[in-house]
Amino acid sequence: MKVIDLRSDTVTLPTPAMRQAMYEAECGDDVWGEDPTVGRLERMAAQVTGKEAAVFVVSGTMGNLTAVLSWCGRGDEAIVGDQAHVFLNEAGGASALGGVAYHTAPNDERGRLAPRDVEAAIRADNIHYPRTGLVCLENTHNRCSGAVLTPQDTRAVAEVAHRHGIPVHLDGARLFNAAVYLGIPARELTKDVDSVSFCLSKGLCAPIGSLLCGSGEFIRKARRIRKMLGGGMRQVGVIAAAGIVALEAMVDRLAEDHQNAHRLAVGLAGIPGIRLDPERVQTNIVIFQWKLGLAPELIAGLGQRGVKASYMGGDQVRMVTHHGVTAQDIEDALTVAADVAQSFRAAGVSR
Ligand code: TLP
Repeated sequence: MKVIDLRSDTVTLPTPAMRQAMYEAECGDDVWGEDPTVGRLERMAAQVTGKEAAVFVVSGTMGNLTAVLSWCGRGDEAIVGDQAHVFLNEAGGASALGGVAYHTAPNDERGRLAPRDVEAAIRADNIHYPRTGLVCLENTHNRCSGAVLTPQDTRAVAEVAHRHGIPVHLDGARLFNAAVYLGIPARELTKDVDSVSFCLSKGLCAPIGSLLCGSGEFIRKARRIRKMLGGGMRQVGVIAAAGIVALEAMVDRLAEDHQNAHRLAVGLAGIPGIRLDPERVQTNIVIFQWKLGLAPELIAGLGQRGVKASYMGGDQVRMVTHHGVTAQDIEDALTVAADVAQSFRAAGVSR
């Protein structure tokens, strides 16, 4: 049985060009700053985000954690969206490891934070209050169906934060999906933030790795935190080499994933029992509601027919398009989804 894996773009495999580059990579001890391939990747990342410097980290989670711990001290608060990955899906790392509290503000359905809510969440200077150390944004927004923040959305929040002397970190795990959707360079989306992390191992297909970018001073601090977290890596040019191919060759093709996601969304929206507004799907993430209840059972039913999806809690199901999924796979997945949904309706399976 053919498997169409729509659980996440994290399931992408390294391309033949990446494996070749990994084989040939020039290496050194990166903790000593001696791996030329890592150096090259970090310079590329800084350039593409318009920042002075960058540091290579193991994962998106480590990139965000390193950023929060570099900006905040123990007892500080970081303002985050209530649907943010850093808040919901990173095991509370900033609190557990850095004594940093998360102060949530509501994300709207497009993953935005309202500037007035951010302003209201910023603590006044008072000995009774924690200090607000950071504001975090996310672009594209995972829980909000891969919604894109525009440069204006980002600037509106950054203006408020900066007026209060507070830095802004962007979780740009899928930054290039946002840039490709808007048809603008990634640095347009990062120019108003003080630090940004982006992932190489999602839609860009590298096997491992993320970059954290910011000012030279910030990145010097971040290197110390990365070391403290156990993220100092040695001959890691073998991995960085795949990241270089990811940035050079895999960005523009993200448009294909977006087209496939749109087609998937339109098809799913036509299946009775599924609720979804295809116009909300801007990039490669499709989240729908299964109105008959028992979404985990629906996911299991799809899985038995070779279509893998992920569960987002409640009645929500997520499907993510990526390099390993073709336009024909989308048509096949839709046929399976229509059949499985029909069999659930026929059996009267509901909550
Ligand atoms: N997201 C993963 C899961 O953790 C949910 C996925 O399948 O989408 N920021 C954002 C916005 C993310 O979506 C993710 C991963 C991360 C950070 C963390 O990246 P990794 O998995 O590299 O630690």
